[in-house]
Amino acid sequence: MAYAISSKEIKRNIEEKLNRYFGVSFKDASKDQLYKAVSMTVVDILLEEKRQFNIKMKEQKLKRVYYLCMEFLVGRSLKNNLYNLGLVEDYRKVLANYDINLEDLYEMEPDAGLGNGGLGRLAACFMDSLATLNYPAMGFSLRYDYGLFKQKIVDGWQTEMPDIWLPGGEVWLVPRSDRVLKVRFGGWVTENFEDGKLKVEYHDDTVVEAMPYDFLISGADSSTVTTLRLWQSRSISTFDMKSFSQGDYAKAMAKASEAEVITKVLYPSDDHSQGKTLRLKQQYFLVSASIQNIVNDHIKRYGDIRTLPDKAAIHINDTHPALCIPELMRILMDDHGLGWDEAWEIVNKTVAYTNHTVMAEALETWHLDLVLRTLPRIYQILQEINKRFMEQVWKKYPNNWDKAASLSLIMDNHFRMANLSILAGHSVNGVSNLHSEIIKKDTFKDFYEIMPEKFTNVTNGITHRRWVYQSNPRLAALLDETIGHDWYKDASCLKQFRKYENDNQVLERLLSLKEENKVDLSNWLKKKQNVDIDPKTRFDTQVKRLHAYKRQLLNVLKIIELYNILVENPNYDMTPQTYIFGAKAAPGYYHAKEVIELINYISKDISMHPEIKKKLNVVFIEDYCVTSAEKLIPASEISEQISLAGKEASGTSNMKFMINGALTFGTLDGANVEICDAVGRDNIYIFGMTAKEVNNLWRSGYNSLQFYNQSSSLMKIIDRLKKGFAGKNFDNIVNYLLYLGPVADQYMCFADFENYIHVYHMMDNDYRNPKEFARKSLINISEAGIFAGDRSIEEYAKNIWHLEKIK
Ligand code: 26Q
Repeated sequence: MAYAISSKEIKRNIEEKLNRYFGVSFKDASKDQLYKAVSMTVVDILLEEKRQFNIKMKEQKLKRVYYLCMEFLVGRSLKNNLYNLGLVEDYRKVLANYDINLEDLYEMEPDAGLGNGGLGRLAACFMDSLATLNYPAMGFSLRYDYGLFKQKIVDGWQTEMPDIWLPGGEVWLVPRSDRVLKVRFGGWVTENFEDGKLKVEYHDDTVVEAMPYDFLISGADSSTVTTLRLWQSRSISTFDMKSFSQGDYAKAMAKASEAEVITKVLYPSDDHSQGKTLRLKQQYFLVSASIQNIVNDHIKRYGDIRTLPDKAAIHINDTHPALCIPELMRILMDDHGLGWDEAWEIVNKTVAYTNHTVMAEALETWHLDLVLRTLPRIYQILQEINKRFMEQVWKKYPNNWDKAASLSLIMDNHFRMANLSILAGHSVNGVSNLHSEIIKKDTFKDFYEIMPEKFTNVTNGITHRRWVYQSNPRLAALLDETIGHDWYKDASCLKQFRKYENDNQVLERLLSLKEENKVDLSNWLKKKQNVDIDPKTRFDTQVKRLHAYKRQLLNVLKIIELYNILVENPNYDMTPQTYIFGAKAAPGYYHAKEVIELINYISKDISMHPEIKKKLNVVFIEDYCVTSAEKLIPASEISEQISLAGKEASGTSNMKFMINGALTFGTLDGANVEICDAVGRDNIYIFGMTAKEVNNLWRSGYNSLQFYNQSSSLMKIIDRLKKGFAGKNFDNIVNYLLYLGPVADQYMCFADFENYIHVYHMMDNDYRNPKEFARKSLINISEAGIFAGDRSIEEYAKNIWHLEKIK
């Protein structure tokens, strides 16, 4: 059901914004002014819906989930909101009267890139589902001035530029100066008992103001609007007048800068926790402001803090917001006078945690000294939590130092945030079946042994409305024509599409719409990067953060193998194919940057050899982001999901590709396993070791040379890397693969190489029969319904948060 508004009103609203904010009329307005004015009218609609929603919430007094996450990778909002409000055509018509193309205005919007990758995009997809399904929810994060860096490739090398999203992005933020809060850092604390009550006093601490900005998120055809509240850090004493008068201008500004830097920029690394003070401050700033906000609202609505667990579920997305545990303890005890046990029970019933990684270097820890210096009261509480827990552990496992060491919240003078989150919350979930099993049996097996009831799985999901309906309108139209429109709100209806698996007409349509999407992508890439790709070639895509475990390098090895074959035999009968890469590397991750360089140099080399390029092309998409994903995924035919089994917690692009009809070429890792179960082995290309085989091989000792010495292909590939591409050799990568340098290839590319090539040839063979391939593609689309974010959210709501829908 569309939001009720007439064309006349839409027109008047836009005119009013243009006039008020820019002093121009429709005719004189620039595209940028139009984008902003149009967006402001949409925000007004959302505010009105929000007002109605608040009235309902007040009447119904329902439990609400608060989703805490350091990242929300929202992307663009204008198009999304117009779709969700059902107003695309109305706005299009109004603008067309002035010869303004709505699509052009979409392009004026910068991405809100407030996230690194999967975890941040998952949070954004979940907000869409929460609003669409009418669950009471609120998200909390930070209003970074700069989101994830912009990637520029200079002579093949990644360089990072600041992501300046706020001019243009700020139209979506509603400032809430009425809800400002204070967050304390540093100093020292004293504890005194006055009249038998604990009184905690702070000394020499620094107080920073948390200013909220609300990002309103519409649901599809629902009147629920979910608020994503983003905190900005501000100094209280903005200006040191005394220093200024004495001419020390830098000092006059110093305090203010120290506070403001907290939300200046998103940390661009998603591979390991580096223990930086500023990151700790960011995390505490988020949780302190958010928990105060939650508690204040609860007291205002219900008067009694003891009922918090009945009305609030606090979800921590990975351990990044885990400090909300000691922070809630602090507020319950110090501000509301509760005793330890009572406070602990409330925390336990309220908090739930999702784990997104099993890789040791990515599990967060914080040095005790750093926590003590930065957050002295939180430090005390964390020590007390651990002390009490260790007493229990010791009782259960007397003199068992191994158990104590593996369960303790403290290890090598560091707090372990995952241990804290598992212990304190009532639920721990992984993000795919395989990942959740690994957590129980391996990563956290000692916790699973003593508290098995906490462990569960919720496989990730994506908002199919954004990732198909909005970004692939041709496929959406075909689905509407064949199975009707119900799939839009209920993705399980996609199963009905399977009826058409032998319908030649539908298969033809699928093939032709894919081809049109490929043409669109080629044109877009030409315009954006001045790169030519041939839409008549097969589009084989790997887009994700660059990380060794995701094995972009394995894909590259395959490409070099094909290159070598073509050099040896230029007449080799090869399906013309284009390999598309998009990936950002953490700025300090040198090896990942070398892989990006290698891809770019192979691409350059191929451009110098037109005969090869006709059959084998490679492109690197600069600055991969949500908006480019929306163009790439609908045009792709093969989706590369080739991480070393056991390492990728879930993957979510695998789901986006699948639902857009691309076939997965992948290992049995993360959600690939469930994709495989859903479509059947004939409709997916699975290769490589299982997670179990990976463990066995690693334990028995992986020797890359063993694989190398038995494979003439690998030898030629290594020779080629030494010889180089476009005049540049890649000795570091050779050393990495062969374990001749300081770092071994822990992700064992060579071990899976032979099978990768074998399965590649099977896939290539199938591709030569377009009908058969289209049928497989149709089956993938039909079976993708279970990977809708709506399904994930229903599971969280029922099994973890215990929510009811708003009526
Ligand atoms: C930690 C400490 C300090 C600075 C940064 C970080 C940090 C930031 C982001 C650590 C990790 C991340 C992001 C992780 C991530 O995106 N994980 C992915 O989550 C997806 C959603 O569940 C999964 O599908 C992917 O498998 C997983 O890799």
